Amino acid sequence: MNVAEYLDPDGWLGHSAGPRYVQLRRRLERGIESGDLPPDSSLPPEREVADITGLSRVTVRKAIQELVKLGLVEQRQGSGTFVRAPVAKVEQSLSHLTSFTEDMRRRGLDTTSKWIERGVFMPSPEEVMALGLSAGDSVSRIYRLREAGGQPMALECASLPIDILPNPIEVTTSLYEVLERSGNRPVRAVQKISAINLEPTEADLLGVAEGTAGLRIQRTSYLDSGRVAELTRSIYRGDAYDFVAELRLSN
Ligand code: 16G
Repeated sequence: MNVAEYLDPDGWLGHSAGPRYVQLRRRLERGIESGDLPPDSSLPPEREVADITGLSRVTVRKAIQELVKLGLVEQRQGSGTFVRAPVAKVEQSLSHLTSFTEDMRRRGLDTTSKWIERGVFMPSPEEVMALGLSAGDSVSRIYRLREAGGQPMALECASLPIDILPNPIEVTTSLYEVLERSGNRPVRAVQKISAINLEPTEADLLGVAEGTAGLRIQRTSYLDSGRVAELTRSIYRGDAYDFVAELRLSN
C-alpha cells in the first residue's frame, strides 16, 4: 500500500472522535507502528497530504509537528519528512546499582562517550549541598554524552568529592570501574526520575527534535560508610529507555 492509499480518508477520518489533526496524527502513528509506513520512508509534502485527506494545511502541519515531537518522524532540511528508525529500547532495572557501561554490555552494546567537561572545578551550591563539601573544597566533574551501539542515549554529569575521584582524566570509559579500583564504588543510590521535554541544546546533542519527551534523573550514590560518593544529573532519551522496578508487598 502506498502512502496515498494509506491516507485515503474514507477508512478513518471522521470515524473516531477528537480533533481532526489528532485523527490524522493517530492514523500516521498507526501506520508507523504497523510498518505500513516503514522506517526511512518519506511522507508526502503537506500540500499533498492536505489534497489526499481534504484537511487544511494548518491541520496537516499540526499533526506532523506532533509526530516530530514524539520522535516518530524527522524533518530533513530541504528533503522533507521521514519516518524515523526506532531505537532499540533499553530496560534498566531500578533495583540494581549498575553502571551505564554494565547495563549496555549486558545488552551486547558497546559504549562510547563524547566529553563535554572533565576536570576539577569550583563546586556549585548544589554540589556543595549534595556532596557535603566544606568551604574551599574542589569537585571532580565529568559531563558526557553517552552513546551505545553508535546511538546517543543520555547526557550525564557526575560530580564527586575530590578525594573519591582525585583524577577525573583517568575516567576514559567507565567511572564505576575507576571507583571500583580505588575501593570507592558506591553500594547504594537514591534516584529521582521526572518527565521532561528536551530543551534545544539537549535535543541537539541527543539527536532528536526539540521538545521530544525525555527523562531527567538525579542519582545520589553512597559508599558503604554512608558517605555521599556521587551526584549525577542525567537526561535520557525517552524513546530509548524503560525503567523497570520490582515491587513487593511489605509485611
Ligand atoms: C549510570 C548512573 C550514573 C553513573 C554511571 C556510571 C543512572 C541514572 N546513572 O549511568 O550515576 O555515574 O552509570 O557509568 O543510572 P560508567 O561506569 O559506565 O561510567
